[in-house]
Amino acid sequence: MRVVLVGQPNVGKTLLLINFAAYLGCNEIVKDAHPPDRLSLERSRRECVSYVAHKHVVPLRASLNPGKSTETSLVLVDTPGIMEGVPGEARQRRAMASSLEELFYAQMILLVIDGGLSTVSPLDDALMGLATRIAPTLIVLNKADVRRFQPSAHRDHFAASPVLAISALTRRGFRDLKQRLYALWEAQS
Ligand SMILES: Nc1nc2c(ncn2[C@@H]2O[C@H](COP(=O)(O)OP(=O)(O)O)[C@@H](O)[C@H]2O)c(=O)[nH]1
Ligand SMILES: [Mg+2]
Repeated sequence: MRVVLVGQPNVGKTLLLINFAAYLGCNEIVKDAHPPDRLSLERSRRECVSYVAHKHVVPLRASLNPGKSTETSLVLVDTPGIMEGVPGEARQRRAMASSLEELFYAQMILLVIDGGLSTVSPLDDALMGLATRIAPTLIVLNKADVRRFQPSAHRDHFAASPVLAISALTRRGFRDLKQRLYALWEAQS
């Protein structure tokens, strides 16, 4: 099953992919370059997590049970991120296009949002509308470790959907995320 992480740049998608994959027992991240590059968790944290939006422009993957069929393996797919408007740089436009393309092949979607934002952004609202038409979607409010974290606006706005408070940095909420992911996976198979 392909679980695709989408959201705006800098919300913590890449750190979540790496640390959650590690939590699930995966010890290698694949960078979907040509040819694909296999990175240790440490190297992928060092090279791919960044405050610079779209620094990392190729998708990353983490596969649990690699070698098994797609029905019995879980593949977490990171995306570079989606921004408001059309970015000026060609490389950023390609990054946005690849993020949208990955979304269309998702069997489950994690919409990652910076939980420090006190209002719901129109872009996240639009992404949620799109995601739920494609696959079951969980909203992941990340950065629950920061003092400005406030989940209420998102919880109220997305009342019909599960909204999980997590921290990709401290791994808070990973057990809940795993349980919900596996429950959805079982429901699909
Ligand atoms: N405090 C805190 N910082 C985080 C968390 N997740 C990501 N970050 C930081 O946010 C920045 C962007 O993270 P990144 O994973 O590259 O975001 P992406 O652009 O959505 O992939 C980096 O500096 C991360 O260290 C979190 O849960 N808590
Ligand atoms: Mg990233």
